Amino acid sequence: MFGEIRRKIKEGERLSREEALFLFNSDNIYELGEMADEVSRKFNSNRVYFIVNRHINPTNICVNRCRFCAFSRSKGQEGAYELSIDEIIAQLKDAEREIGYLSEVHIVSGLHPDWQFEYYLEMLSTIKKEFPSIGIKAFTAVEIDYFARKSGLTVEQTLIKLKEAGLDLMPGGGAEIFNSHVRAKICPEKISGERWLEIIKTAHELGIKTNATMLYGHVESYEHRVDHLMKLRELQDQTGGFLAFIPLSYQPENNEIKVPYPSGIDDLKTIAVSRLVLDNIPHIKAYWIMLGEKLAQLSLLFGADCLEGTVIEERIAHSAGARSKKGNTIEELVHLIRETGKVPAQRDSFYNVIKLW
Ligand code: V47
Repeated sequence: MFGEIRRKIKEGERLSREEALFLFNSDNIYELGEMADEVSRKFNSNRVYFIVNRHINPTNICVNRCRFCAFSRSKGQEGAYELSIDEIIAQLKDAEREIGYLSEVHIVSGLHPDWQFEYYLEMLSTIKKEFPSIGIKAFTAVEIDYFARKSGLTVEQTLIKLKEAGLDLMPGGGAEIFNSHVRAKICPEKISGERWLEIIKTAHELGIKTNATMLYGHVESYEHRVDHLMKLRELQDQTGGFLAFIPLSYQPENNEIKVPYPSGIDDLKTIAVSRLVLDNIPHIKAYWIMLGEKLAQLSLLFGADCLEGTVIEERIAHSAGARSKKGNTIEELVHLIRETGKVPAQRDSFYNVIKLW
């Protein structure tokens, strides 16, 4: 089947479900990487993107208990925290002072039992007022669903209010694996895969770009991964609203799903197959926080074209045993990219190039 897949990739034809599955089951990692790199170059030439950003997690207090999550806490539990808007602004000012400027803030939070929707709106509008040129990438589809249920608004009304308050785009978290049997095992209280897709579709229809993720390496099978990719490809055909796809490599510490870390081969394979299957999503992100810096660098030769960014302070993956640093400097990201022979492209939230290094 490899010969036929190679022909299809050369001629820009779409891979089938069976072909995607065949690639996941293949051990021919070099050929897989070579094909994925060819596709990556078609989309992005020899560029690899990164952004100067800061991740902020306003609270870890969450009403859900996802079994893979080591970040969430109950109210009053040891380690539970809540950031005020002033504290968030102070963190952004510190980052700006340290680096000189910031291009984006990435905000993902727990589902707090008491915070009102207005708090999130004020958070966004205050950030926009203080930092008018920073892109705000905030709130997963899971949080949007929660805001809508708490406020009694429709998803559309919720998103419109967030957009008016300063939301520029949305991160891709909460997708996990769409299959309902897998979800029942790993995140029984979380919204369904269908609901995730429906909320993202609404966002796209309102002109809000989003990312998409897939959490892999826990209890799912290759079939589940392929189905997940197919659903994203289908939605992207309809809306064109996805900017980047980010495979999230499972981190197995301090949580309830006890399996080994995904292997380096599995990480590279997942990046490469994603690049080959998602022929309509322009960017594949190698999230160095979960892959580790060195494997993330290698994955740039296996189909990935983006290294996320400086991040500064990552909490979700590090609660679960991520072995990477919590943040990185521009110089280090540039170094990692240059050593692959590709060109470091510093970008804004929408992949416009700010500077080629
Ligand atoms: O939704 C939680 C995942 C996500 C673990 O869109 C875990 O640019 C691995 O979505 N092991 C949040 N993953 C992070 C996220 C993200 C990160 C970077 C960039 C973007 C983007 C989005 O983290 C959650 C969940 O799927 N997660 N626990 C864990 N133990």
